[in-house]
Amino acid sequence: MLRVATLRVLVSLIAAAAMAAEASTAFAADSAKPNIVLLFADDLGWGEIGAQGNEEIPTPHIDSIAASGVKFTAGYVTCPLCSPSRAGLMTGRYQTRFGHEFNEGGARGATFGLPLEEKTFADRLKTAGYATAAIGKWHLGREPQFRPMERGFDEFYGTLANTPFYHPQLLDSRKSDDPARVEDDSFYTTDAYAARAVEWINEHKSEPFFLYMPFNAQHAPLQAPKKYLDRFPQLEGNRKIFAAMLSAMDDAVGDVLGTLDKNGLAENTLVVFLTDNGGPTGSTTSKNDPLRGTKATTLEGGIRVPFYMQWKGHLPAGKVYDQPVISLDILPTALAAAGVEADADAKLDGVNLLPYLDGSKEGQPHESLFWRFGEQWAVRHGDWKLVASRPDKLKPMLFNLAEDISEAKDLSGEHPDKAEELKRLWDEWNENNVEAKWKPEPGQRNRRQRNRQRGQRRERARQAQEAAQTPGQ
Ligand SMILES: [Ca+2]
Repeated sequence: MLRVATLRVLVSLIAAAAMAAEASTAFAADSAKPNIVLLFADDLGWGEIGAQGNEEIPTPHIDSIAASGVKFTAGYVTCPLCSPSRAGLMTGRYQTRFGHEFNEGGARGATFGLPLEEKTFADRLKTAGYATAAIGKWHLGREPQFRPMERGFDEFYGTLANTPFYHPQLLDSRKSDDPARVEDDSFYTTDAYAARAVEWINEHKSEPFFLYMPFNAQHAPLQAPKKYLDRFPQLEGNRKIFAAMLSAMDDAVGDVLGTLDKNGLAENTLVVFLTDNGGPTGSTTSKNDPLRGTKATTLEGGIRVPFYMQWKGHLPAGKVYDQPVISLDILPTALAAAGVEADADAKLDGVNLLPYLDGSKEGQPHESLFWRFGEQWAVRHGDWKLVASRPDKLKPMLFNLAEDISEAKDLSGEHPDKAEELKRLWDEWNENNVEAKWKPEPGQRNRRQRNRQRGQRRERARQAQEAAQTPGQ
């Protein structure tokens, strides 16, 4: 670890020198640089937020982002799975451009991780003088060279991969370069992440900052403290735990927004909320209604997500924006808000959304959006979508999403020319993709599913035992 630590000191020194060189010109503009807060849920279904129409689980704080800013009704992520979706978000580039097409699968050791030649969101904002922190689930590589502290973040507090909510292998970069198991029984990831985020914002309130907060909620295993479970006496089983987890995440979002308000930063902070992929309804109950498909499919239920953005005093409040946008757009939007120009060879696939949202630019940010996830793929062009997805045996199907958001009626027979046009667009886009750097092992999916189910059974038994033993916690 010593070598990594030494390297980090060197990198910090170089970055500090570069920033000092820029400071004479940039200092005057610093006060105008808004903070960026990126709240990223995990496996949260399209239909589970109050602002999406859910009346079963109150989410007043997440809803407030939509109410104080913009709600995107056609907001997408770049992949229906955790790690590739993060790779797109963190780089502003389709992850298939650089081979980050799958989760780690069979990749071991140094093979798996966001390719080092890619610059991250944090790299770019750090160079612009921002304080940077990642708090939550990383899932872009475990090996030292792939960890957040080497990818532009001053500080990391969270887990390197998927995690239980209790007793996680936590990495707190204030204490160590390596993760260690949390022994404290009362530690719950979502609450702990909220506490660290509040602390970190308070420490950095006088300088521009970038807070990236990738929650492990609502990913399995389903686990929640009694105080949140007690909010849902009318619910049972997995649904009750799911609701409690979401309520905890909403409280955490409320803590972050409240800290911005308390410090008078609300009008100087761009806040974005979205999730990394759609709900895996079968395993966690996370619903995507009325969308069809789930996590791990290129149907709308896998890739179209709740997506909100607020920047009080700069973006209109309560705006509903219907043109298709994608997680790739968040980085260019944040850079534009910060007055930072990406370098000429950045090859970002995203678009700065600000002029579309404040009304200064007409039209749509993207003519087409594309997905490639192994054998599954999709293209959206205007209201049309051509998709080949696993549950439909990879048969290309054509849908008009303006009339059929549930992808119920395949129009490829009626409109073969449209299907061909979209396939041509996808083929052109795909020419600039590369082969996946690692691939899932055959049979791994079934094994994972079995492990997950076993874990859920064990967790339910533990929860039941805990609830019986600790009344009135
Ligand atoms: Ca996920």
